[in-house]
Amino acid sequence: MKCIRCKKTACVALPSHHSGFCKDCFPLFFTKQVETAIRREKMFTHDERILVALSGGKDSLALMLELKLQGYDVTGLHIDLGIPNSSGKARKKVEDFCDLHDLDLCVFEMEKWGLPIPDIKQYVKRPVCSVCGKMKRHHFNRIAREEGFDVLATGHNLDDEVARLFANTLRWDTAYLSDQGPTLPASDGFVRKVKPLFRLSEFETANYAFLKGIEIHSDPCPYASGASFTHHKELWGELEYRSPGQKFQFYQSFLKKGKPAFANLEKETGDELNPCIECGSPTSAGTCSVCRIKAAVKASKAEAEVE
Ligand code: Q46
Ligand code: ZN
Repeated sequence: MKCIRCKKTACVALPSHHSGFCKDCFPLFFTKQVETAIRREKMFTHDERILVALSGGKDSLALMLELKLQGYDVTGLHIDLGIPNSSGKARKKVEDFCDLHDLDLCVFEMEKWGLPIPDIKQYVKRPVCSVCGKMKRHHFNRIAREEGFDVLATGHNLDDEVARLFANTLRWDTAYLSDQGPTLPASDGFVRKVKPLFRLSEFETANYAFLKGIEIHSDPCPYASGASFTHHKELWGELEYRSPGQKFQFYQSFLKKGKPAFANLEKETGDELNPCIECGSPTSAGTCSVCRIKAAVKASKAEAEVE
């Protein structure tokens, strides 16, 4: 196969775009997709301060590098989860990456804050990943808000978005369906959230990271159950293989036709939000669920120490 742009030998085949690219032209395709996403979904401008959530994986680091190359004002935010034999390695990759590319980075340590993820695993009777995800989203938003960033960007790609949309659709979860999308405007104590890689598949992002020589953290988290969306991604892989372009079509059609309908529905039923009395984050209760979890774990730990 020849590169659709320069006619050299292609190294990345993209059936969904009926094309392929060589190693020099593929990053240009990637850049164009990110530019289109930012422009069409009105994500941010060159005058705004962007906080980029960096896990150390390929998607977040690829996003950070690409936004820097496009001249945006970016700062990375890494949450050190405090998981033994895992979090330290992820943090080192992020720190080395930011040093190499001369990027600003904030690191937030769950351990210092008083609630490392191992404590959640030990003391909270809920799947650790759902609580860990909640904690991360909470701190991303809180730090972006407190530090005066205009927008929070995450590295979610098309596969992530389609798997999530599919799971929400299977449950007809109207609250999540009304909220899902590449740009979530700021509201009630929540900063604007954007996903500039939503037009690019996991395969495409992995190729970009590889061709740009990005050193990524690829070890799986020791607490990962493997259940989260993996099966849905496999199903969609099969659909995409048989009919290239299906994923993007499904997601785009949702944005055009589905999301507006669910958004209207939620407006009528949404709860009123006020600042949490402990941390100021938006909540429909007096104290937000994260502060409540933190207090409950503290109490359980104190009880365990007495016994
Ligand atoms: S870090 Fe946290 Fe993930 Fe580990 S405990 Fe689960 S959610 S798997 S992305
Ligand atoms: Zn709170």
